[in-house]
Amino acid sequence: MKRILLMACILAVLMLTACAPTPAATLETYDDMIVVGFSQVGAESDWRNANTRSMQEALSEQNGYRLIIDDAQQKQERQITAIRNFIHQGVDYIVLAPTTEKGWDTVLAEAKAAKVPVIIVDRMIEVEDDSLFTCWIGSDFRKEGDEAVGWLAQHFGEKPLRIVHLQGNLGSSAQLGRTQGLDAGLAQHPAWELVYRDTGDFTQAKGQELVEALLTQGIQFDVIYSENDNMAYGAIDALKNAGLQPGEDVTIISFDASHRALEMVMAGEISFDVECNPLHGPRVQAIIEKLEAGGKPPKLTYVEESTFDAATITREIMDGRGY
Ligand code: GYE
Repeated sequence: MKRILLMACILAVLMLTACAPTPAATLETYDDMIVVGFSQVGAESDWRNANTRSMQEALSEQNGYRLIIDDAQQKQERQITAIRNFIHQGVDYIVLAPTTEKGWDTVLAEAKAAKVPVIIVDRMIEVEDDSLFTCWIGSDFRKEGDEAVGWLAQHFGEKPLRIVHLQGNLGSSAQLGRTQGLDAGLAQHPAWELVYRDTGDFTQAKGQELVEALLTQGIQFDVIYSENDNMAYGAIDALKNAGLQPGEDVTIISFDASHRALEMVMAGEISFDVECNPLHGPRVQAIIEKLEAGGKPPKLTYVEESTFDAATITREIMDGRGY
């Protein structure tokens, strides 16, 4: 009986401890750390996941940061809510990887009023007043589009080309710049014909779905211009399932140049891949350090990027890449 009572007591104590409310992690707990709220677009692609990892690695507790990441699942409304939450929580910095370019004026004015600096990474924003953000770091997406078109022109010249265009999220800088590049190419090369254009939301599943639908409808094409690697993976699966050989029957142009895609460049399935570098973590860290030291980072910084095709890719290049 005594033993049963003892057991019951131990159990009761254990249950009470388990139910006791744990003190909510308040930001005061991190007084000695720099608190950063990062509003991330989502997890739609390999590029995006590499970007999230890079931020986590650079803005780590070891480096003196407390990083709060909010995944917006590709929805701007969610990003606006996340930014408001960050302001409310009293973070030291907000990092925003914006879904689309437009629609940030109000929420960024709120951040400014609360004196929270906002660093924009990756895609750009279009705001009335540039003082609503501290600085931006990312890629020149129009230049990326021009690179892709340059390769097509160099390889096909004025031969007739039927082009399928898989676009990224409409209204995002990555989509806008890469689309502008192609539009300029179409205007310059009358023999090129755009046979299909739609958004695949930068996802593999959507890329596959769109190309499957084209094949089912019997639409003929020579080139797929895919605005990111994941949509290209989906397109490649669709082609292979239909008995077509990517790289031979259809030329595939892609963007990001993530590791998996470069393997496909090596295998000849993707013909040309324009690099888009996602490793913004250390760059953001350097910006914050500069600001902390009272410095002024440049308003806009474009990252250096390169391009790959079968002639330029090597195993050494692939092994040395961080994404
Ligand atoms: O190309 C794509 C991702 O904004 C550069 O977003 C980024 C793009 C990237 O989903 O894979």
